[in-house]
Amino acid sequence: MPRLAQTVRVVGCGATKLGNRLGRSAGSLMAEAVQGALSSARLELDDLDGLIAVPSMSDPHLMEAHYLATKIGLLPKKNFLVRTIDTGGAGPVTALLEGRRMIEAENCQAVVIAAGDAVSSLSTEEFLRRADAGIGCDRLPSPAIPNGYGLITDWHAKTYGVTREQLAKVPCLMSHQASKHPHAITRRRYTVEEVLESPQITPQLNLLECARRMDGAGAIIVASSRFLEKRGLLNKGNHGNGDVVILSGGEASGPLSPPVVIDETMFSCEQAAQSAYYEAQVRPDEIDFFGLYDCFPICFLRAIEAVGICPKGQGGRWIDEQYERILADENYVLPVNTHGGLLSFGAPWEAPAIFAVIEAVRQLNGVAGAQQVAEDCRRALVYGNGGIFSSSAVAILSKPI
Ligand code: MLC
Repeated sequence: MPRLAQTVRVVGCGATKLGNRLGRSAGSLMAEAVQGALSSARLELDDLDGLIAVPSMSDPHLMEAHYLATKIGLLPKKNFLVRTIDTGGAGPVTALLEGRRMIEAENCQAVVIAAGDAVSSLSTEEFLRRADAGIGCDRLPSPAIPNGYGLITDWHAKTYGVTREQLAKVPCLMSHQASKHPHAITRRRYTVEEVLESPQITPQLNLLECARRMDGAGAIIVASSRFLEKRGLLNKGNHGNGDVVILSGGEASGPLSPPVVIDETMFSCEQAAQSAYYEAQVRPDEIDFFGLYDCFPICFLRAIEAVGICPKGQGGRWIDEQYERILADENYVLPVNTHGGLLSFGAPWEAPAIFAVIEAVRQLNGVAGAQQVAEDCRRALVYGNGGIFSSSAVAILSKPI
């Protein structure tokens, strides 16, 4: 285990409200989230010596992080590291791990990570033009991303036997979670019938099974324990944001679009999760909260198996069991995505994994109220997925050791 002075902590979190067509640029949303994170960490702009940003789709810039740093007055500044990270939806988790590296290996003391977008402000046509072009695969009809996930859904159903109904239960589970979260967009619990009757988007997917396109941003600040100790901020509660350690991480990559022959080799979450478990030396049953990527039900299904919530090929059965539990008890809290994930919390393009990190911090600090997964939530795992299973980043967070 790392010594106290070497640990890297999440010390502040900020988020804008999420909404449909907020009429604001991605940059202005990210700037607001950064201010929120600074005030929750009780730090000033001048305390930061690093900034990482995830690019937006609605208002792209040559170097998103440089653009944001300039906009909020952090550039020009000496001894300041600025990085744009693009691993798609894995970006916020990759950035969290990069922030840790900047502190451990590049002498940074406090690094802010920002991700946000305004994709619900784009028309459907413009959104799909940009999203389809980003994948750039002629074999996938528009909408390319849902169709890519659809192909994998077919393959998974043939290979492991997951059923249409089991997949349709995933948005039900996520809306159950979101309906109790103060900041989630989805306020109502869906039934499996409603999901199956919502408009068909691809042969395998309906509208309520698609990541919920939204405007909004989040930011987190990571800092060295040594810096926090010097500033008298270590283990001081920090409005519920100061006491979370980044224990470990893992990353892996797959192809940008599904290969002609789909098989297990195209997936990367398993490898990313194994690396994170190995570095932390913890087992899946020692994780109390999971923040998992769920842009479409198949992504959630692959994730619960990859992180070891259930054995390979048993994800469908686990989903059935959880669905029965939420039907039987409306107060039941699943230890996964207590905010509702991409399907029900809201999904500003590459940004949503930052909300899983913020939710993990809330759980670890024991301030999740009726949604608290365990009285003493000791460890949390967060997973971000980019493209169509093209990039995986997993981090394990914990209370200080
Ligand atoms: C949409 N709606 C939902 C919902 N999804 N409501 C509840 N739960 C959901 N999951 C609502 C919207 O808020 C809206 O409500 C209405 O349904 C219509 O949705 P829309 O998005 O405005 O419809 P449309 O413009 O016709 O587009 C449909 C779509 C698009 C399926 C083509 O939503 C889409 O492409 N979604 C997927 C987005 C995506 O691919 N994200 C990236 C995932 S991959 P109202 O009240 O406003 O009418 C990833 C990895 C990465 O995450 O790297 O990025």
